[in-house]
Amino acid sequence: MYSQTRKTQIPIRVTLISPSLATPPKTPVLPPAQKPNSDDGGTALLERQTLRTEPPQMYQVVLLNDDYTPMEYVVLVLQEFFNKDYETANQIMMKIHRDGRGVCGIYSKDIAATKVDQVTESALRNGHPLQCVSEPIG
Ligand code: TYC
Repeated sequence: MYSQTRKTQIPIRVTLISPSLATPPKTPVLPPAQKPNSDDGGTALLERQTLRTEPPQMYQVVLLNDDYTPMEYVVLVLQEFFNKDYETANQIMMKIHRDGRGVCGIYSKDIAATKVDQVTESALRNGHPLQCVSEPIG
């Protein structure tokens, strides 16, 4: 899923591709220098290399409980900013109310930060002390 395959055509002279290069190495390496071949037309297809990249760090956006924010408002926030249906929003809100906190969604760093900003701005605008934070996971 997080891999790319790169095929490169480079005009160099080689005799043959080493069988040891037939299996892509975990760490990308350049093939060793090869001897020129008299009948390869001056070009050679280098072995495919699979480049593996780490998946991006993800962040969970968490709502915190407080004693003043109305339950109905938290349910609206979960529907509007976290795309939850009413039933799910209500369940998450009740979990936060019971446990003190609850995960609303998992996002890339930028999206998570935007969610926190949107919720915080909305809470302030509506006069509620609702707190929203993001935390790296994994
Ligand atoms: N505890 C709040 C109340 O009783 C409701 C609430 C739920 C507040 C979730 C914040 O993130 C929250 N009105």
